[in-house]
Amino acid sequence: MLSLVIIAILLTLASGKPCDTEGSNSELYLSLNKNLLRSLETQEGLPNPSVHLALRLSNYHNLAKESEHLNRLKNNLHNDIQSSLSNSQPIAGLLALYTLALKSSCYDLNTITFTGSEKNETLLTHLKKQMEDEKQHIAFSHRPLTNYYQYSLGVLALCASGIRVNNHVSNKLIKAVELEHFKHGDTESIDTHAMAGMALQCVKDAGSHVQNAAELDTALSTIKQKLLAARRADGHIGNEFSTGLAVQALLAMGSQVAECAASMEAMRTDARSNTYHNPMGISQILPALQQKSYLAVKSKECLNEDDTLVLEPIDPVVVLPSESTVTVMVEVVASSGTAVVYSVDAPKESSLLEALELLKGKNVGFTFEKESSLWGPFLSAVNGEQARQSDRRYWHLSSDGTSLTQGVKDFKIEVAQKITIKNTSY
Ligand code: B12
Repeated sequence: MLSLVIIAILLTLASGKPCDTEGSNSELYLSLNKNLLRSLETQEGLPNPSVHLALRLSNYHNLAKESEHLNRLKNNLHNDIQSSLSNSQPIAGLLALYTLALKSSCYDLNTITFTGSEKNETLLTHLKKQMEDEKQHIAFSHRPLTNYYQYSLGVLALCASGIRVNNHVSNKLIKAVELEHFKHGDTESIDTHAMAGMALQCVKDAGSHVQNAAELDTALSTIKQKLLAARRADGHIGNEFSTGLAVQALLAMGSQVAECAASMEAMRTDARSNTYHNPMGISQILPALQQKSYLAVKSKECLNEDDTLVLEPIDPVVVLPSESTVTVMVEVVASSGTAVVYSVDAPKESSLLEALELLKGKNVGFTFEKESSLWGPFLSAVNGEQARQSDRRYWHLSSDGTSLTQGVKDFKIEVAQKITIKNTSY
């Protein structure tokens, strides 16, 4: 009898543990979910397949808004992908995210086609072809045309759609794990390890990778070790923005929810302090907080779904530019190594992008260009010099010597500092 009482007490305690999805945390998850839904209306540019995927994997839905967004993906994103394909651009990652988004809405993938060089071919055929091109490129130059994050997304999307992934394609990913090729700039990429973990776990579950089963298992355990070793004292795995994908991967690879409790708590603390204001950030953490991974797409049935998510109108908040300004030194280090330093006074709390725009307006010789991406504006050219993916170069951002963990639009200027923008190879 006593043991029954003890078990009952333990169960009650366990249901209140930090990994619990319901209860005290459900308010927070609902508000993240609503912010994601709201972003569909406010986001400029193309509809975001990663946001769609997270909305579809959530426990709560607004089916009308989700289906409206699905239509926008099938029109606007579809047209954008068609033009990239016509220009022979490597877009494995975007094709994969589009596939996962459609699959998460239980949409018949065989009805989605793009015009290739001669004929119409399905989305999955195009993705398979892009993965073959990526694989060839790895064979010749030891790196994908895009990056290993997108290569992993491609493997995951094919596998989650029930397509048998060519052994040679998955072997290249297994080899890259072994050779420690997953980098973000010059540091180890936790995001890429996480995405590769989900992709390879899907391949393992499909049971098709029989020839190199042992290598596949070794790669999976190496990834798991990397993710666990990247856990910080505050619970993050890598940084605030890789923790969601890392938790998703650990869950997909069979970790118990309790093992991720500290990381989940770290993300909840971040979410409460508004770290995830970029919809991309929310889209990668929400599935993890709801104890799911992108692998769930594979078995998604879209039956009897909740339809209770409603958006209350919110009073528009007018943010007036701060009266006080801070001095920002902007150092530009060109590929030749030449450095130029500028100075600009920017309103406190303005974004780095706003500060750079002010600096450009001063006509002191500083110019810049940006490209849009799912994460927002990516700095692509400074003072007339491009830093391109095709040349394996990018403009690296740092503040007083510390690498920024956000881009120009999200990073806020709070104190006087020196921003360094350096043309870097990777
Ligand atoms: C690969 C990668 C890079 C590569 C991209 C080129 C390549 N090899 O393909 C390189 C090394 C250049 C890079 C640079 C940076 N990155 Co990066 N990157 C990634 C990664 C691992 C995958 C992106 C991807 O391919 N997505 C799939 C495709 C389909 O989506 P996409 O939007 O079309 O992809 C493009 C953009 O994401 C863009 N991009 C890459 N990084 C960043 C960062 C920002 C802020 C923006 C706006 C765009 C952008 O490049 C992609 C390829 O063209 C993500 C991880 C993640 N969780 O998403 C981090 C990630 C997006 N990067 C991040 C950061 C912080 C940066 C830098 C700001 C680092 C720095 N201190 O300089 C710079 C960008 C500076 C600039 N010039 O504006 C953060 C963003 C977090 C946030 N809240 O904004 C992430 C989430 C990693 C992390 N966990 O910290 N990155």
